[in-house]
Amino acid sequence: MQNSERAAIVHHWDADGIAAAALAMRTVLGNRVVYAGVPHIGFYSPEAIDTQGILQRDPDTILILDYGLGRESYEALANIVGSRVRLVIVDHHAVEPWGPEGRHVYCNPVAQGLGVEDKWPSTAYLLHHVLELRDAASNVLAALGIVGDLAPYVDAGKPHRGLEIAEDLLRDTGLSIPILRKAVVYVDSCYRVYDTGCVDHVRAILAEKGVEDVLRDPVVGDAYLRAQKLVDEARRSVELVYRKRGLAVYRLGIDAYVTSVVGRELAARHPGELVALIHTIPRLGQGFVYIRALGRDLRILAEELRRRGFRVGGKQSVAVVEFRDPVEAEKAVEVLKGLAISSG
Ligand SMILES: [Mn+2]
Repeated sequence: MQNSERAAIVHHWDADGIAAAALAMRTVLGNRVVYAGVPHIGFYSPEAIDTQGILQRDPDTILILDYGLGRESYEALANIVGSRVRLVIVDHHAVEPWGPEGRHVYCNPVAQGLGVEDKWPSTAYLLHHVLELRDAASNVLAALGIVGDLAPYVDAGKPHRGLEIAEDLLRDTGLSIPILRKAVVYVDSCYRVYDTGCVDHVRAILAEKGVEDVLRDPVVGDAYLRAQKLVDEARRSVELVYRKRGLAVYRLGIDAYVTSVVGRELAARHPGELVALIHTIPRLGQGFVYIRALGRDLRILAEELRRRGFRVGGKQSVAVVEFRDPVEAEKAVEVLKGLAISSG
């Protein structure tokens, strides 16, 4: 990355992805960034990335941060961008690792079996570690990514190794985990209302100013209010449709990307149970089955769903099945019912 003259950055739309992008801009890449943006919000595939728009800027490197794609996707992407462009992937999602040929770089210690997510609680922190950054602004961005990805632990007051790392990073910065937690709600409001302009704006604030500037920015404040309204509406309209043998299934239809907020709250309401939230998003023409069980490792379950042909993303603690056709969602839930029974 240090050798790049013209770098493009593609990053996940959540707080960790934005923090990681801001960190790269603030440190190694600086004014050599020719493109920074997010994939089509809500979609996880090479097609969701604006490769034509990126290639028009003639980058020598495309840095992809926290996006959670697997091997096949990166192979396809390497073919699309051609041999003149170097792909640099930095991620901590539990996906099938890519072993790239040529000059591409793949850094995902979780996928590559070099430590569980406890050790790599955020992509921003991973990047901070790899680049051996030590300055206060970088420490804060690394911590912001951790607090973003570990928000359920912060909210539940549950200890996590990652939060200890965040505490260490915040020492002498004048900031605290509660302040970062608040900033995460503001930052994540942008994607909840599908506002990529807001994502770009927040990234620039974090790259050029700081976390506290996010909290007093009017554009972000407006996205925050719009997102809060939609989350409240989602909380009111979500419906329990099935509850048996350790599995609770909910249904939601709302045009906002509030799947994870609602899914996390439902998981907290059902400790010890597997919770599935079927969220249909009409304006995207797709939906997600968000699967979570507090403190349980869902990687085997995700693997089982993948084996049966479902498109599954997620992390150690959460699995997300994408669907276009509601019938697919029903099928995924049927698989969960079977698995819930077989695991007792
Ligand atoms: Mn992340």
